[in-house]
Amino acid sequence: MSAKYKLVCPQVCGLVGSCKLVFALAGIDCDIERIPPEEWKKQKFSGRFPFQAMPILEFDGKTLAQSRAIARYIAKENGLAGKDNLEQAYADSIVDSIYDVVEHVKVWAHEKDPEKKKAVADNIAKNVFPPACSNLERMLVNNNGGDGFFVGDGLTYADTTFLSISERWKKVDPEVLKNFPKLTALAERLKAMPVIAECLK
Ligand SMILES: N[C@@H](CCC(=O)N[C@@H](CS)C(=O)NCC(=O)O)C(=O)O
Repeated sequence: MSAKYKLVCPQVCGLVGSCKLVFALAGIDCDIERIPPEEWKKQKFSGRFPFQAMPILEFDGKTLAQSRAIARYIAKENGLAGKDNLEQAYADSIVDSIYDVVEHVKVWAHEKDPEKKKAVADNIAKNVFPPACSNLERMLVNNNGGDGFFVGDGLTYADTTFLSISERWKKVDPEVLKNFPKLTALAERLKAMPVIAECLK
């Protein structure tokens, strides 16, 4: 019997999207349990969450935490993590570089004061996104001219992580990808895939 998977995440979660996309591309059904804030207060220290954070993946009586580990595990199981160890390492390096930016975006997401929030957004838009996107654009171009994927000649979880998380970056700066034509085109190519379009709805 195949595993029954469940992703457990907050009602609003910028990190679960990359896991969902890998499941969708692998053609594997995955239930989603969204935990409202009041329920989270009760469950955070209940022992259900290995690192007191979401998302987690529950399957076959097991729990896997950390969004990158979840996406990478499902990707590896389904040929979406790179064709050999080196491709996998390249995919991991792309994903890790994207998560470096996530740390900055988290500060923005947690800021409640509107003025401070705008200042954080302005700083990210000016000083964080441009070098990060410039590096990603160069990595993409260095791989077969940039009209394919980040790694090798096939789609990996690096591409889907980029798509999922860069969509969230647009909340900080709607023009984040404006000066990066290859990244923009990659995002459009991915969004044009029916399975991805359906998952992003
Ligand atoms: N490194 C973790 C970070 C997880 C994380 O920050 N989760 C947030 C939601 S996106 C969370 O659980 N926040 C609630 C809390 O910390 O109490 C991952 O990638 O899964």
